[in-house]
Amino acid sequence: MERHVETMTFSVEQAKQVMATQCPFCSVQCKMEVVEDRSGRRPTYQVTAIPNKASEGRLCVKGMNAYQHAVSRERLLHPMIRKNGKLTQVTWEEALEAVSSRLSGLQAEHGAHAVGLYGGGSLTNESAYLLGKFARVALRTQYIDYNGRFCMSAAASAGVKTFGIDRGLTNKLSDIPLAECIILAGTNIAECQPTLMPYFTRAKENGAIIIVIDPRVSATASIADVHLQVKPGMDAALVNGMLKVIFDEKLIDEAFIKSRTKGFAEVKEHVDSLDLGEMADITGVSLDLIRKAAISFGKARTGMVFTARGVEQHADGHMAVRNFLNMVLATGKIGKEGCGYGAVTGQGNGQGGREHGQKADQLPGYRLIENPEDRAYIAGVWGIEPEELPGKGVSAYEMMELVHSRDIKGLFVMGSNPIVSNPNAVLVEEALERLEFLVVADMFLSETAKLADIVLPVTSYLENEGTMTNLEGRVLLRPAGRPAPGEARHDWQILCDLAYWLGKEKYFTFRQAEDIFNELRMASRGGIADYYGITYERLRKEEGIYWPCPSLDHPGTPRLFGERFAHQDGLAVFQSVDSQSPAEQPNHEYPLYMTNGRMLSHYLTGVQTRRSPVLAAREVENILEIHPSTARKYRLEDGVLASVQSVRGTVIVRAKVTSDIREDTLFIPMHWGDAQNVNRATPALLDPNCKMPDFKTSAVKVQPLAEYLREEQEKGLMKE
Ligand SMILES: Nc1nc2c(c(=O)[nH]1)N[C@H]1C(S)=C(S)[C@@H](COP(=O)(O)OP(=O)(O)OC[C@H]3O[C@@H](n4cnc5c(=O)[nH]c(N)nc54)[C@H](O)[C@@H]3O)O[C@H]1N2
Ligand SMILES: Nc1nc2c(c(=O)[nH]1)N[C@H]1C(S)=C(S)[C@@H](COP(=O)(O)OP(=O)(O)OC[C@H]3O[C@@H](n4cnc5c(=O)[nH]c(N)nc54)[C@H](O)[C@@H]3O)O[C@H]1N2
Ligand code: SF4
Ligand SMILES: [Mo]
Repeated sequence: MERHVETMTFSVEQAKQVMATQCPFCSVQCKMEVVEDRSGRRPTYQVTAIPNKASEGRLCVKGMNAYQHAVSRERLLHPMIRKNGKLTQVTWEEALEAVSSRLSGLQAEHGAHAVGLYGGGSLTNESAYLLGKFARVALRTQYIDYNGRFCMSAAASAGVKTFGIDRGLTNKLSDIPLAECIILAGTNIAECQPTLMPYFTRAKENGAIIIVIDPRVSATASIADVHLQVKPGMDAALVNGMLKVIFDEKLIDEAFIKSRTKGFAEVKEHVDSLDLGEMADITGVSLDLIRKAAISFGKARTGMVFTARGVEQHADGHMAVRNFLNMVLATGKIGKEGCGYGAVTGQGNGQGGREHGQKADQLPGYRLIENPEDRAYIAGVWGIEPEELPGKGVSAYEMMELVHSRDIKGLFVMGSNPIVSNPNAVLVEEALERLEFLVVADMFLSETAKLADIVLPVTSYLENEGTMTNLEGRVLLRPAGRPAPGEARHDWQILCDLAYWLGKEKYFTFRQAEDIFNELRMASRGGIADYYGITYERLRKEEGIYWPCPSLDHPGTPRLFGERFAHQDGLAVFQSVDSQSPAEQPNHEYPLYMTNGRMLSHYLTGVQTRRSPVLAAREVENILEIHPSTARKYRLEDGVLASVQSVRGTVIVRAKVTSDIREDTLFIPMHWGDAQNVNRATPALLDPNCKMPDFKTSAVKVQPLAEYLREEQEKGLMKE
């Protein structure tokens, strides 16, 4: 039995397909037009940037080439089931029947929570919302989480605690050029949100002082007036040092602190007790530079702070962000023109993906699954009893631990490649191999999909209509431009199909993305992330609307906190922050820090960008950034293969010797799997406040690969 779903009907024989779309990669969501011309022997593609408020008509190299993976021959076109060890093409009917019967079988035998769902921040709002509903209503499992746990959880939880709300940027992008001082902490905008760089260079042209905090001279650091080359994991201490200078120099905004915040006295007392020299010592940043940065920020009339994963992906990421927010509050730099804070969101729908219920503890509209009123409201929208809603599950990596311990026996992955992107990847691979049943919905046979029992082909951004919420909290409608290739289906469509097979179709009667959005509007109504006033019709006319937007005549909310913060009493909350890092520290055997991150031309685990010929050719394999004197010390020359080992595992990468990195630190990008996967070495240490893993600090040793292999061989011989 097939359900009726509205699909694109235009003719594929048409010679020219003009697709108005937006880039599937990062959180800027640059708009573009892709023209597919099928008149020649082979189709050709032309990409043009379309001006919109965020990108102002710019595209980076990833956006220019994003059509390449979408039209790749490696796209999955049919459902597949593993038969005799091999993934074999089957009909949708066979695949859906098998998924539903295996999941219900595991639940019948071991209870509802024997199966888990794992989502992603690339999904549209509609699919992300439906995945959350599918977990709670169709499967009734408490186990659902998503890759945004690794991305936004530290900043999001800090925003909620300090401001009472988490929205990536508290201001419009157009406020950036009005700031007199800008702190870019652990954010490499030049490579990760390249089309936003002109906002910062414009600020610089207007005379702004730019402070970059990064262990590397990153591409972004090239515009810095002050570069604090901090030791990995020491941002919290660095900000304590800066706060001390700001207090000593009396650069605080007393009126703002008094009328708009609480908890200042405690922070003041804590910071007063600290020794500035010690802060310089433990952070590896000179006293002079700490002073210079603090005074520049404190004295500026307007200013903004941006943090991203360099600050956040730590066992104290939540607290490190809170310390940056302490500095924003102490100097009164928020809620007005040219001021504000930005947690630079990562994935295309990293913002929307965290608002509508993919997270273990959340329901749509940023409601909480443990709050009785929130449960009652959402149960009402979904037409079930509140008691039928499961409770709170666990975070993404903790779910992998439950898979490893065989408590979770079946897993459904939609929009993530967890085997590469989880920390402690060796254990995660072992865990996924232990699963009784793994289903992966993807466009490609990712490293995770290769292990699956069933693989379901999904549509790409060019084919899938839906809304995405960009880093500013602006909701954008992305139309579909071409029909689905082969038998690929939309994520939301697969969830509706499965609900049908599970006998839950009455809760999933959607025929098009807009129907789901209309339910999402109701579900988010009155919540923190209120989308009620946003409709497809408005989005078509208005080019994007900032949430909260509580009614149809509401214009949306570009700047937050002008009058009050989102806590009940309207006040923002200070929090004193410890300077000690809980991270793994270098020791005799593993003497170096290893941190990691991104390169311009690849995206996340590289499943998409490694399938784009132009992007793949720019960086063909993983590298290791290492300082010349460190390279000498460990007998490494530029261009040789190296092994980087932690107690957990080994990564094999090609050395790139550069003086743009601290001597005690190595840097490895995250875009490759298998032996080149940096997460083989990263620790499973989680931030207690938000369960963000400490991706960015591992203690490692490095040596030439040849030497490592010889040693391994000798060890093997000894064992024999
Ligand atoms: N090209 C490209 N762009 C992307 C992505 C991509 O994969 N490729 N991914 C998108 C996603 S999902 C995300 S989350 C964002 C991520 O965007 P970013 O967070 O900007 O990217 P990263 O490279 O992970 O980290 C940023 C910087 O933090 C520094 N860093 C490392 N450790 C520390 C530390 O302890 N303290 C400080 N202060 N800095 C440190 C690194 O050297 C790096 O330059 O990018 C988005 N955009
Ligand atoms: N060491 C280290 N590890 C990290 C990080 C780091 O900085 N350092 N960063 C972390 C961060 S911030 C993030 S966001 C994660 C991301 O890590 P992942 O969640 O693994 O992200 P991707 O590599 O984008 O994988 C997404 C998968 O979904 C598929 N996909 C893309 N679009 C869609 C869609 O619309 N529907 C479906 N069904 N599938 C789709 C892609 O083909 C790909 O296989 O990695 C985290 N891991
Ligand atoms: S990767 Fe980001 S900055 Fe580059 S084109 Fe895509 S959305 Fe824009
Ligand atoms: Mo991310």
